[in-house]
Amino acid sequence: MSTVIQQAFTSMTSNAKIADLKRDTVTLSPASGLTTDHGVLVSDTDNWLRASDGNTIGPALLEDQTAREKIHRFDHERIPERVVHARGAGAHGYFRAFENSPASKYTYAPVLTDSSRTTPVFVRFSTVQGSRGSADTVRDVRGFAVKMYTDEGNWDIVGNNIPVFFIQDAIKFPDIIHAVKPEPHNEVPQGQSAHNSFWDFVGLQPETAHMTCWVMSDRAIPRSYRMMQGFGVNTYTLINSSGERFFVKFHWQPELGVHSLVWDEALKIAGQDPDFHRKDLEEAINNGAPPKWTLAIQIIAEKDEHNFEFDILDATKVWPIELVPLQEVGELVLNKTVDEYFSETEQVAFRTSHVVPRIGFSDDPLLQGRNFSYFDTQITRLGINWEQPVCPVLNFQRDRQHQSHINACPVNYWPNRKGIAPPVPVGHQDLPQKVAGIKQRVRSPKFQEHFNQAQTFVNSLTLHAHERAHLLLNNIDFDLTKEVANNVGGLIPDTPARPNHGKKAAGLSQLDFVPKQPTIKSRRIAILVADGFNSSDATVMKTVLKAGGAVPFIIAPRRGQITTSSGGEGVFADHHFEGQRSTMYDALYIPGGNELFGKTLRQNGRVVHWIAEAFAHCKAIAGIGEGGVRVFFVP
Ligand code: HDE
Repeated sequence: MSTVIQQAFTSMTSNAKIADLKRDTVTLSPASGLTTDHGVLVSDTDNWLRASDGNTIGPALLEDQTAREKIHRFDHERIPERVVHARGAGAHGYFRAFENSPASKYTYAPVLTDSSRTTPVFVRFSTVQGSRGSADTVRDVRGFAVKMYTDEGNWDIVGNNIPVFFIQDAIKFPDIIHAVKPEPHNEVPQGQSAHNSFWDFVGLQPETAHMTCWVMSDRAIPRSYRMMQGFGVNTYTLINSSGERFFVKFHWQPELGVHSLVWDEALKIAGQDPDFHRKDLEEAINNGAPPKWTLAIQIIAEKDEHNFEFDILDATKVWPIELVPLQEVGELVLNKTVDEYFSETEQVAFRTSHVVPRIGFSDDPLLQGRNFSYFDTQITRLGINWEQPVCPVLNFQRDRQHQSHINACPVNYWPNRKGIAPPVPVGHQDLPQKVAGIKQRVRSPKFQEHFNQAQTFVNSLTLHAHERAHLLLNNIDFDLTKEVANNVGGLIPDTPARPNHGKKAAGLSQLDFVPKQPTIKSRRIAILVADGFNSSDATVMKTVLKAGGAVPFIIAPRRGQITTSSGGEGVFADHHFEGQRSTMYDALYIPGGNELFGKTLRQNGRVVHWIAEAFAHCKAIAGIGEGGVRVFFVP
């Protein structure tokens, strides 16, 4: 990068959190010598100290502090992976409220209302089931965890790309996760959510019906993290300056619309490029196409809590947008990739209990359990002393390992005669609420209804998704049940377990979320060339694609210089045919060329397969003259 571009890029992507991280970022000059952890220069990192008389070489000596340190640091490099959402990718960015954000009616949390503020953000996307080394494109829910470094403290919206959850009560979380994770006897399958123990569990636990339909739909195989919605799922609360409380749900709407892979692509990419989504995020940001989302809220006034046929605190239900419209309050932009995966993306930790003043919790039993679980699991994974808000932190929590802050303060208790750190009335607090009841393990009556919204979801899909739990399915849709039972060789029922109410709703099909303006921005386009290609056909197309914000790649029978039909130097191929697959691209273009060019392509099995496969995956394919696709298949 030129210095000017580098400077422009740095100023564009800098924010209070990046500046904070910069203080801890070590950039070594390549010439500085290797040192031990205690800072002593190392003269040899390749040969362990040995006892040798010049002819024979004896044992390795324990004395070699450099060698021992190198090995012992390596031996302890790993930390436990997350018990769920182990595989992820993250990026930095910012959030800004829109001018006249409608949120100001419901809260006076400045992060949502003050459009002059830029709040630094870190987002981590993840899969749920697989371990850290699993593939990106597996059928699974995707995590969408957002950390906002607000001036009032860190606020985390720890969400998913699906608006509902499998279970209603946090006490069932270990069961659903054990059922979906690899099976205990053989640790199979990796990264896949649809397998025997999963079907066993969801078949027996009807509250999972709604989310299971979502997971078996295209939502579970997104084209990109950048093309997914995000949902806070749980019901939170907001408090406004008149002391009124509102229930709220958070939604992230992607600028690029919601798009998915087709199942065949997802399967193939899992082997061909297991890091597909991780690389896609990095590539888009580095190519100047920072992904963007609009934050929208749904609001229900406290007095209306019981006016719905479902319980608004039930995380297995959506709030239909016809009943509770989306209100757009601000924009999230991710514009900086991480400098070190482990330090930033692996060590970041989110908690639903991280809220800031004027944003609070509800009695949603899933949320209440989550508020306990995140900190608890992070003690195992990270220990403590790692939270790093950009606003000042002042309290009397002390000690334990890895304390890097020096608290130059003579007291560590409250009250103290020096008046240090008194609790302040403007600090975080909820409105007073009456809480009374009989201690018992119960769920509200509306929590007992599990199929209405699952039916609406299935009815609202344009295409039937495949492979659903037919046990449950017969409570949702009879025709679909028969189709699935037939395909998987199961029992075909004679009658529906309950009639389909036939209702559809907006905002459930992902086709409801196409970009406001059709765009090829950040799409990967393969341009297939070989010696003898027509240079202007290729370069004109490449220029036009780049101007539209797409990312074109030249692919050829070898990586290197490819000559043109007029014998000119032509282009430098980014990739070799064999190193790539059509699945890794959104569209395909073949320029014209001379006879040699046409022959090279037609006789190359990989190229013929590329075109057939891209066609089968419904991708845009264009060709000119010898590159005309017809030439490949019509004798
Ligand atoms: Fe989580 N979840 N979860 N979850 N979750 C974790 O916390 C948990 C739930 C979600 O990128 C864990 O730090 C319980 C819903 C994301 O670091 C753990 C329940 C939603 C991430 C945990 C739920 C999520 C996690 C594991 C049921 C969507 C990854 C590691 C009551 C709204 C965050 C960690 C990251 C991670 C518990 C349900 C999203 C074990 C008990 C619903 C995106 O604490």
